[in-house]
Amino acid sequence: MIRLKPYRLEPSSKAFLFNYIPIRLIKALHLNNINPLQKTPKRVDYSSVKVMGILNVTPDSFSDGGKFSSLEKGLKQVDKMMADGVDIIDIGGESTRPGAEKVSEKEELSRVIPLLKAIKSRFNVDVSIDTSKAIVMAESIEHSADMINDVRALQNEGCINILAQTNIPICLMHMQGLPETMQENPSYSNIIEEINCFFENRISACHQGGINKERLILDPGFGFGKTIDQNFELLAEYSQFKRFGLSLLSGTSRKSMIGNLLNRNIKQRLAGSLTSAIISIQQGANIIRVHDVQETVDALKTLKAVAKFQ
Ligand code: 9MG
Repeated sequence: MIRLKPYRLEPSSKAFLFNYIPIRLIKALHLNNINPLQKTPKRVDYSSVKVMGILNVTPDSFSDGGKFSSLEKGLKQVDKMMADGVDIIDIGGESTRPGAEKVSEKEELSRVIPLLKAIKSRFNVDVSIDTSKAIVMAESIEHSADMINDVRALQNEGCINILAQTNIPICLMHMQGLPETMQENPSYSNIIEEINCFFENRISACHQGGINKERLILDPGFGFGKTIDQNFELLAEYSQFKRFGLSLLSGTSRKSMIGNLLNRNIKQRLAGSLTSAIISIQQGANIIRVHDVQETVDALKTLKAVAKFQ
């Protein structure tokens, strides 16, 4: 075992570490991404992790095939998600799947608002509205939406202005390109740095427009202008999005990154969805956006049971 010559140094300094810990061990710790200066490994606060259930109200919804396009079916699905332990319901009236067609403001409003009103009058649950349109944001907030989830990160005209007049949380998601073309040839020189640079710009635009940084939730946007490998790199490096000290959202549920990796159709992606959810939770995700609420809640409970002894 090689020990370097000891010097009198503060026990907390890096030099102290390198003088007293065998080089072999330092290498092993670094390989495992463990900071040996930390007395105990950094704990994940599982109690603050929220499960967001997906409720798409689009006729071509990518994984429910439009099953829940009517009000009645939507409410039934909410009832089930509530029984399964959901924390937030995310209603989306515009499909953002690759190549999806655009939807008019009128059409999106007619899909989202009646369902939002019905949920709010029947259930005690937080509702997020997945939209990029200022008018849909404004109408939703008027009808008691608790959060806005924008895959275009408030880049559309009027969005920042509308949200600056409220105090609800907002999710800013990263996407390269637009849903119509985003999967054609995604390309980055350093995907993590480019996404963090995007977050920095959007946080600054929000701040200048009167939205406090504390209201923002960041999301690297799995599947939005990323190849399969790029998606898995994001998952591996997910903790790097903690740089801004903000909450993070992770949405990998049933996505093509899982389907293509495992060669599984939309109904066979549960194992991949849960594994990726757990990986992002362990790296600091605060909200997990999923189709399979019951299974995700169970996975989270299991993580919490283990964490009690760590
Ligand atoms: C609407 N939508 C579809 N996928 C998503 C994801 O990964 N994150 C967020 N925030 N919204 C999404």
